[in-house]
Amino acid sequence: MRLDVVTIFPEYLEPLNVSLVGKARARGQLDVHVHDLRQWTYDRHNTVDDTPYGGGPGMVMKTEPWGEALDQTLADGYDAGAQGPVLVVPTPSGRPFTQELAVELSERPWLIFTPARYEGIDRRVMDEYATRMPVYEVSIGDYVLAGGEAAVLVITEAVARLLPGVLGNAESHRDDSFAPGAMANLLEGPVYTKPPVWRGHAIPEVLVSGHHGKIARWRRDEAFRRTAANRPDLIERCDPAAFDKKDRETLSILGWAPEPGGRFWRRVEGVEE
Ligand code: 6GU
Repeated sequence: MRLDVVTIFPEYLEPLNVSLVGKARARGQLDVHVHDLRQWTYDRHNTVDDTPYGGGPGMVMKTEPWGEALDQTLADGYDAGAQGPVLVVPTPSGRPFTQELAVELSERPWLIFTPARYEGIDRRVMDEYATRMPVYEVSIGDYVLAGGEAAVLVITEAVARLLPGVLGNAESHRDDSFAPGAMANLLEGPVYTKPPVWRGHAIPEVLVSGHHGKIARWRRDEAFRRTAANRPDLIERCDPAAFDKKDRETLSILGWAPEPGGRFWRRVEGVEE
């Protein structure tokens, strides 16, 4: 997979040399190119922003540097044999970045990221490139960052670990909390390793019982417990057909009940933890 990142802070992308993404690069599984947007400015101050039409606070990133940067990036990529580019525009107004979108992006051969600072990029840049390639405007969560560079790191790490051969074990992401079909989309429960007792905290007995059925059941119950506490929306979204008898018991203990006549589960009001 080829990745291009155009940014006014190329040094912000240094973490792409480290850990899983760095190793994928070193192995030739990821071909990463980081570009300084200011290369495509021609005034003394290397200006990339200007005041917004219609007034309002902040500054807007100008069309011309982005246009030249993307034209050059596309030309260089095609010259190097890359194909099928998509533009990924990090913005708090984008669609939510999910594991499903990470899987979709991991299936593309070439991602071009345009992290912005200030109040964002002049709309016409996205409109222009949308005539040539898919454009994904993506948000990584309901909070506001000062710029899109951190989002590029997040998206790249989520995508890179899905590429064939990047994680050691092909089954490693089958159980990811948000993998399609994982535990009916429950969060993963707690994990433990040696020693068996640490500062008076023992590991759960069942994990050393050698009883695989009981261990699987315990893990699923813990997954329900954690999901109910941290992400009740995921349980409400579940198809109850995915729940067996013991799941229903566990949910009932956790204060959930089937909606009268409905297929959805809701937290019962007024039940103490
Ligand atoms: Cl992708 N960019 C910025 N600036 N803020 C964000 C974001 C992206 N996702 C959530 N907040």
